[in-house]
Amino acid sequence: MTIIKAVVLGDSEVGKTSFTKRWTQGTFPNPEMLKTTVGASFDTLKTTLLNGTTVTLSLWDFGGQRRFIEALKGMIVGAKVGLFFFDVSHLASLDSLYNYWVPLAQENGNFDFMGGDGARFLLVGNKIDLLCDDCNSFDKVKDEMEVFTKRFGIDTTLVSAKTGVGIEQLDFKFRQIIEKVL
Ligand code: G3D
Ligand code: MG
Repeated sequence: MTIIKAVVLGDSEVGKTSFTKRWTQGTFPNPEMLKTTVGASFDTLKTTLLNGTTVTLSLWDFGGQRRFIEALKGMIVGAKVGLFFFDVSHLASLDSLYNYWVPLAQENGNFDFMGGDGARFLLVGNKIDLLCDDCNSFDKVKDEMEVFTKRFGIDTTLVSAKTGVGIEQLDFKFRQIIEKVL
């Protein structure tokens, strides 16, 4: 049985825990369950790759509070793949990826995003239920994501952990990523 460690990184409140529960359990968690992920929470997801191989993903959902992160840096060690998460209705959370989470992964996970390791990650814009289809903000988000892709070579996807929109596509893209790193 192959186990692959994956990290879910991004600011507090962007929806990492909601997404992780939706992805691994198929439901949007109730508010009680979400109340502050302290430290890290851990889930597993058994998945079959396109080539028929079955792998178990160990998914580390980091508490976004930076004051806990110091103690948790070591948990990034050994991760092979990951998700960078931001909230499309709050673009400061995308800035945080540039300023904080990408460097953190580079330093502690030994990833070289300029040297091709971007292919191990996915940039996830969450909460798309809060944007309208034909308003300007959607275009702005897509433009910003493209900039991120160009810089780090990281593919992007849009989801709503709340409605479930985009989860299937994310799942597909992530399985392709895993296949590449195996
Ligand atoms: P975190 O783990 O990144 O800290 P959480 O984020 O999963 O705890 O989610 C933070 C808040 O965002 C929660 O609301 C949650 O319900 C909400 N949320 C998560 N995903 C989505 C989404 O796709 N759309 C919308 N509209 N909201 C989402 P509360 O109110 O409990 O703080
Ligand atoms: Mg959380």
